[in-house]
Amino acid sequence: MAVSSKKPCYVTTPIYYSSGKVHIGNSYTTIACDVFARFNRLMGHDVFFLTGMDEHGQKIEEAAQKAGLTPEVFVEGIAEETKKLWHNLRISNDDFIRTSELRHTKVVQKMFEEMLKNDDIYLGTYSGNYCVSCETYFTKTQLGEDQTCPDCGKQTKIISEEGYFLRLTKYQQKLIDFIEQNPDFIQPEQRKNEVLSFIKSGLEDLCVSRTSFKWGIPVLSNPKHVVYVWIDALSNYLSVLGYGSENESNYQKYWVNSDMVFHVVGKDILRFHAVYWPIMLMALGVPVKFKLIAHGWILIKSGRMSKSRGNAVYPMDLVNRYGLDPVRYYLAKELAHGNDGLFSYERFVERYNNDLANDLGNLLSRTISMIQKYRNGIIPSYQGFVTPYDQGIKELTKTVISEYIENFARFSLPAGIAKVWTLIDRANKYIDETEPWKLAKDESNKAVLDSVLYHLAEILRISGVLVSPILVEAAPKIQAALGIKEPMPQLESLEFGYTFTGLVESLSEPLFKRVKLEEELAYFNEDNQENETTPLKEQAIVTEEPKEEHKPIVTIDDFAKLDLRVGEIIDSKKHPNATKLLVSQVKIGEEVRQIVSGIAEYYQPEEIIGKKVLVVVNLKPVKIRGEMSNGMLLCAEEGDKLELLESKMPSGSSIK
Ligand code: ME8
Repeated sequence: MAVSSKKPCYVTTPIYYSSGKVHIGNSYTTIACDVFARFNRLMGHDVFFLTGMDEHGQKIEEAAQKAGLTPEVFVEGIAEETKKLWHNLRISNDDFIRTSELRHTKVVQKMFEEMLKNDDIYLGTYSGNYCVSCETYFTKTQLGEDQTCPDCGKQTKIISEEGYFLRLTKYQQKLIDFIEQNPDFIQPEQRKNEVLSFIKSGLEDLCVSRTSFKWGIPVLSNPKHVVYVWIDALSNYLSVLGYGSENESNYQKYWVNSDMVFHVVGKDILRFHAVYWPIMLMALGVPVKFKLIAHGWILIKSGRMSKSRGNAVYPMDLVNRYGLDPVRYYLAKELAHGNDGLFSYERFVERYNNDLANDLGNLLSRTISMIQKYRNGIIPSYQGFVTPYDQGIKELTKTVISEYIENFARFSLPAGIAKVWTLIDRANKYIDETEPWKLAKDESNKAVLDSVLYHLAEILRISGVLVSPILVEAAPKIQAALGIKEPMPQLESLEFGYTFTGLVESLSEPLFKRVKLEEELAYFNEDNQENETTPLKEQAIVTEEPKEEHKPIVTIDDFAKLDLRVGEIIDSKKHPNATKLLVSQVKIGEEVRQIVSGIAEYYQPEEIIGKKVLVVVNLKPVKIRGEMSNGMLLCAEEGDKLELLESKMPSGSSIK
């Protein structure tokens, strides 16, 4: 196991736009960072965890106007609401920055003047296609069809204004060298390559001021300009640490002298963090200390949720019904390193029932009740390897702890959580293998039963510590149920072989109460109406129709009726009622669909996650053995071989 010493560690979330209520997508970043911060504290590090609000800019000025409020009052309301949400989600941040605060604005103004003085910023004129929503200018080559914004798809406007420019061009090569010399600067790897090719395609100097709106930080030496929001926003990571102020001790500790500075960002804002931010730091002579961890998006079935589209899911709705831990668990478990993930009530309930209520909750209640029934609440002491399984369990525990640490340390939260569940699953299997209720019938089995009960309690104790960054409410309950009074141990001292001294205590209610899927779907009023059922054989992939040498000739018009697209498989699992079928979640552009395919004999579900495949999207939806299928994955088939057809084009691309 990795032995750690107390190191300064700085973890930041992006600061959220104050344009509307924070939804489950933004909450993902905050919860994932909170889990990461808590994990690092459990490793013994000295963590400073920051989140906050990005309060300036035209979009927020307009939103305030719409609400009939001044921007100051408007952002104040959103900040209070967001702080309350983070409090309810038990986010353990050490500070909360708002970019309208004086401590921030002073630093931004100072940075700007410094860059101006050094000629890294100069005054010029800018004319270009500007997206009001994203507050970004785009070059001609970046624009979508009809001059639309490549990020949000909205129409851009041509704007000309006098503006200050940051010399990105001057630092282009230095940045390329930096990224190439620091291979772990951007994670995951594939995102690093995207950033590098963006930089290599040629940077243009960036307009970093605006005269077209007022709600921002004025440029000190020329106050008709306000500082462009990205420069303003990115600086929060330093202004919070007191950079440029009278007291720079936190800046020295958590930035200059730390090798654990992590900015966690969504993939949509990676470029700003990977290009503008390091160049600003280079221009200011500040060391580029941070690592960037880029995550994907939480999608809903109809695509990406947004504050403005009104299609968002809000975390407190779920917390109010299921409690806090299931929401934290789902979000931490859902996004595999850098990939997109799906939120649906169905999946949420499935995870809740399977992982939490069954696997973990039942294990705890069964273990506690057996220890009470067979040993009057006293957990037996450790006797070494008694049953044939005990050695394997001890070894597994050791591997799980070290692999959990390895994964969590690189922000692979789902993989780390999956390791803990291998231990929990092992314990449940151990109960089936050893059948303690039979052992209890015969006094000559005393030593064996003691060993079984000890192992179960010990696995629960260790799992409780490992899940404590995620399940902030359940973990202390697990410790209490095992009669442990002392605080959670740090990970470096966590190992198999604890001596329990207290009496176990049953919980007043189950850790997680099982729920019924149908009732939950009805509660959330999800559209779970079954579509008309179509016989299995109408799905080409699962069809068993006799093959013809060639099918009859079709015209181009017949072919044109098919809507074929590239889709990215973001999740896949075995069909619950059919061995040959996989049920996959496929992202097509911004939409996510469930597609059932007869490929389970050729692919394991995990193998196809991340593949970009060809999909027929306008096939009539059908229900296949109880699972809706909305589309079809194309495959090539020959004899007993079958292969999914893949494409490197972006998801949503149409196939002609
Ligand atoms: O971009 N799934 O703010 P923001 C996962 N103010 N993450 C999501 C998401 C989803 N469905 N929707 C949004 C900003 N996010 C700037 C940041 S930092 C110096 C300035 C993530 O409120 C998104 O990827 O629009 C981003 O990382 C974060 O929420 C903030 O988004």
